[in-house]
Amino acid sequence: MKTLYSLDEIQRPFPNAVVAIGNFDGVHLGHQAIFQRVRQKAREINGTSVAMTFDPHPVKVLGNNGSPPLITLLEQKIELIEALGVDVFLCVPFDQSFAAVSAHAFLKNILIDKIGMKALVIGKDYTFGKNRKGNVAFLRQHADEYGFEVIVPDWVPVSAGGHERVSSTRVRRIIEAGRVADAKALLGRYYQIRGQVVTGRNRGGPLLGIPTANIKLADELCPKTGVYAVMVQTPEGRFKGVANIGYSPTFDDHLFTVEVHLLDFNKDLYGTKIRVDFIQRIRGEKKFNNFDELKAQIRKDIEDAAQLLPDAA
Ligand code: RBF
Ligand code: MG
Repeated sequence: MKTLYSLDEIQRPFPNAVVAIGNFDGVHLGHQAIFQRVRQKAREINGTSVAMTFDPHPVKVLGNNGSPPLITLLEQKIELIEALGVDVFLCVPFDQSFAAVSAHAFLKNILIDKIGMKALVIGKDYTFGKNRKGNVAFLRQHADEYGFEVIVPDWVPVSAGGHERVSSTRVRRIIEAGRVADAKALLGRYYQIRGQVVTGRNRGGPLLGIPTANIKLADELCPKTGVYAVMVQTPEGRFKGVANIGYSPTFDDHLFTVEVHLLDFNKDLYGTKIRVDFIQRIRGEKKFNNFDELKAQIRKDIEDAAQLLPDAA
C-alpha cells in the first residue's frame, strides 16, 4: 500500500480512482465492508483503490463538546487498511483552514482534479466540507456533471447485546463497558492496545511473586477496570497473559495502571513495545484483606486465563 501524508505528494491523478472517505476509527466491520466494495469496484474498472482519511481526527480540531477516545491510532489504522488490500492510503492533515474548504471545492479540486475519482464509496451518514454540507445527496447531485459514481453500502448489522448496525460509537461503548468479546464481534478481530513497557512499582515480582509488565498506553481507549484474559505480542513472540486494568485497591497509592502478567514467560520486557489483544473479561478489581488473598486470587485468574485462551489466538 502506498501511503501519502499530504495532498501535495500526489503527482498526478490515480488511474480510475475508487475512493473511500472517512475517519474509519476502529476499522470495524462496517468500514471493512466499505473497503471490500472499493476493491470490488476498482477491479471492475481496472482502477486504483484509495482510502482517504484525516489526521488529526476532525473532531479533535472542531470538537466543541470534547472528542471521544479513539479506538485505533493512525499506526494501527494504516496496518489494518493495508491488510484489507487497499492500494493507496491518503492521510490529509486536518486543521482549521482545511475545515473551511467548501464541500464543492473539496469535491472538484481535490477528489475530481487531484485524485481523479471515478467512484466514491461512502457511509450513509458521512459528511464533509465547510459546515458539513457534503453528504450523499450533495454527491449524487454532482455525479453526472463530474463523471463519477456514488456507492453507498448498507449498514452492517451485528448482534452483540442488541442487533444494531456497527458504528465506532457502539464499539467505544462496548469496550468502555469491558465487553471485549462483543467488541470482537464488531471489529472482526480482538480489541488491541499498544504501549511501551515501563517501570512499575516493582511490587508484583518481589511482593507477590507475580511479575507484571506495566504498559504506558499509546492508545486512548481502554477497557473498563478489571481482569482480562489476553494475548500479548512481544519482540520475543506471542504469549498468553492475564491483564489487570485499574487502581489495585488492595494498596493505598490508587494509581491507575495497565499491567499484564505473561504465562510461561520470564524475560525482561522493559522498554519494548508490546500489543495486548483482549480475549475475555474475567472479573472486576477487588480490595483484598491481605496480600495472600490477593495472591491466591491472581493465581486463580492465571488458571482461568490458561483455560480460556485458545492456543491459536
Ligand atoms: N490488585 C488489587 O488490588 N485487586 C485485584 O483484584 C487485583 N487483581 C489483579 C489480577 C491480576 C491478574 C494481576 C496481574 C494483578 C492484579 N492486581 C490486583 C494488581 C496487583 O496488586 C499488582 O499487580 C501488584 O500490586 C503490582 O503492582
Ligand atoms: Mg509490574
